[in-house]
Amino acid sequence: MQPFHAAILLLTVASSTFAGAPAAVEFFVAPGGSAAGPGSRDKPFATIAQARDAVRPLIAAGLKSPVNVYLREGTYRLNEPLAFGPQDSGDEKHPVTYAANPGETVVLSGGRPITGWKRGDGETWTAPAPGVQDGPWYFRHLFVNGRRAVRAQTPNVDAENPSWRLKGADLAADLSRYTLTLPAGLLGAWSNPSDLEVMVAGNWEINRLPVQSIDHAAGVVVLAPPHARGHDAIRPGPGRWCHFESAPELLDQPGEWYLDRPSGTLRYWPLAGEDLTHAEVIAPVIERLVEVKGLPDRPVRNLHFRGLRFEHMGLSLPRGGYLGIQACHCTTGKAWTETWGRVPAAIRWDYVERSSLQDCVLTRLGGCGVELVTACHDNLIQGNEITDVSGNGIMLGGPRGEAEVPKRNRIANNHVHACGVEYYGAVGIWVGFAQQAAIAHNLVHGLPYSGVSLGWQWNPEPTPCRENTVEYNHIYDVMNRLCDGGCIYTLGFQPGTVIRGNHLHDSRRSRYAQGAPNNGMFIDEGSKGFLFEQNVIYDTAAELVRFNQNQRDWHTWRDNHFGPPAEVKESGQAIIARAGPEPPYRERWAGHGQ
Ligand SMILES: [Ca+2]
Repeated sequence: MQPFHAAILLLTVASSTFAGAPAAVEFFVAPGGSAAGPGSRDKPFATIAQARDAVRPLIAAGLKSPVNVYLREGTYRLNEPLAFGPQDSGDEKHPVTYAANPGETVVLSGGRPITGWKRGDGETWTAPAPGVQDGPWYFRHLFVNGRRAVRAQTPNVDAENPSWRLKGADLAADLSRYTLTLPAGLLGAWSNPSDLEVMVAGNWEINRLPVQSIDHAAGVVVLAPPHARGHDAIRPGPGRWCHFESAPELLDQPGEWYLDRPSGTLRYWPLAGEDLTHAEVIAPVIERLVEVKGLPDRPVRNLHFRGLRFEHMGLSLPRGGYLGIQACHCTTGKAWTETWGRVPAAIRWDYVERSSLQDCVLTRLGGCGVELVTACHDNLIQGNEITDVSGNGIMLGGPRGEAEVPKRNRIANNHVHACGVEYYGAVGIWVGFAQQAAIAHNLVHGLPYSGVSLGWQWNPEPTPCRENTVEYNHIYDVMNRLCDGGCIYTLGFQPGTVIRGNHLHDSRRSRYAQGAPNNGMFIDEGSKGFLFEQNVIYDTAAELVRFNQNQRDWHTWRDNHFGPPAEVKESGQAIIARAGPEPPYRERWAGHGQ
């Protein structure tokens, strides 16, 4: 219970300063503020970085009072990530807080407005995207009036069958050539094929691969190098679902956009009622919004963010593409068994302690939401809404070394939904190697794969991962696209871990799903040493609880309430399949882990 008490103490201190205690030093920032400052309520700073730099000398001299930086209403456009380090730390009695001025809406945006729209060919409108034609800027995401627009795609997202099935895939043994084959008549003579991207879904993760060229008559897609060998259960092969993005010919219905690199022109087909002379069209320019980075011997401490909106993070596709492994982790070597990377988050913390992210909104992001990685201890991620995110919502967990594994962090009362909109293997809340984490009272739903994923070791050998608690979360409407997961997914030996009082239902099954069943809880490889008590599970596409390479009696079960699985689940994609016989299920991950 130590982390809980620590969190409450932080909150109490922060609240008293927000009540206007005279001891607090206050700075103000406003869009249209002054570069000269002084950062008062009457003469606010223009940028958050100015305020940060004004606070630093106070910290260096030794804080005598808490510091509150109030951001006035409006949008703050970031041209680079907002960076905080050890020199931005508060102390136990004098925290440093960056907060929205009470009652005001404050947006930290990594995007740039696209203006100058003119009527183009047919129904489409065009606008210049400066910097695209000559190279430095290219974007894969676009937001129109706050809605994520569809990158020109085929088949269309609302088609009765929004995917095609691959006929085959062929990766040369020496990785020199990678081709996909589709049934005759599907591919077209599409322009700018080297800007095409193909999504190929696997069992519990996906691939996003850049195209080099297309032979549409032969139905052959040549992928752009460098190539790598993905996991057998993920990589392209006969029967895998796919769709294509980003060619001018694919822009054929309202809501779709295409960025024409050769001419530096953005094209968009407005939805009914959308007036592009007044619409807010935002394209991301940066790939991280906030970075808080301490040092091993000098962590960032007592730094708080409150009531802010973080929006418009872009993310380019890696060279050779994204070859998913699990939960937004991907292959970065020549084979998935080598080095792994992962989809980055808009907000990343390393070596951060006793700090918090509260009552914020993270949305319209081309990567993950927030990640606490190396040696982050006693932090609080609470009361945030995380939605319309390409990857995972919240991530906790870093290197597996005892000195680096995050400890005593609390992730509570967050509303996490509509994550994984681009990387369908994403989860709502991911906890990798972590210790004494509390994942509590979160509302998690509307996801293509699992809700909460706990643990990151594919066998029952001891790791620093232990004594984590997942309790009183409401998790539903998950597994809308992929398979082999559930509302809660677990991995590895985590002694002292408690999974208690969770309300789990509507774990679905879509027609994309190719592989093992979808459950209320999927207790996967090596899971061992858990206490399951007072969980309620019902309406799942397959077994309420499933075990793979571990057994029910490796855990303690107490007073759970398990209802029947439903026979048929409707997915959020209106793609319906009966829970039924599965293709042969090959054991996975044996002998591997990160
Ligand atoms: Ca289309």
